[in-house]
Amino acid sequence: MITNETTFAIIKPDAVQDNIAGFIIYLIELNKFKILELKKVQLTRKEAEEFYDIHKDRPFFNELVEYMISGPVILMALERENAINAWRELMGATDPKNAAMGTIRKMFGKSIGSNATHGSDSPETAKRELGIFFPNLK
Ligand code: IDP
Ligand code: MG
Repeated sequence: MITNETTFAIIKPDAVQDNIAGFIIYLIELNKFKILELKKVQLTRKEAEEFYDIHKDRPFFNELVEYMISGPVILMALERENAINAWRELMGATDPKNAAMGTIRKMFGKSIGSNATHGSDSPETAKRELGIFFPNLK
């Protein structure tokens, strides 16, 4: 039996600004994810800080928050078998320099900070992140 899983994804401000959101969504669909929810929003500083709370003591925290509020983002709930790992694989490594050929971050990431997309890294994280932005998801 196939057990579906739901993950949380963000198309980050650089990718939206560069007009590649549609292409990334196309890749998501090609890879058999079902888009359960999708919204384009401008994150507030408070939302970005809450979302990245786990990184609040890291040296790049302020840079990360500034980047995430620098323009609109596209938030999605994506369903698929093994969705969390499958989306992380399609995104590629955090630093585009280390990302595998054909991954989104290899193709579109500019730096370890401006790396085009976000994806939850575990079932617990997915639950938390989906709960923040899509509280009405089943
Ligand atoms: P992930 O997005 O691959 O899960 P994390 O380590 O959770 O990577 O970091 C969250 C985000 O913080 C990254 O996607 C990236 O935008 C940013 N980031 C991570 N490391 C650095 C860094 O060394 N400098 C600047 N930004 C960073
Ligand atoms: Mg992470």
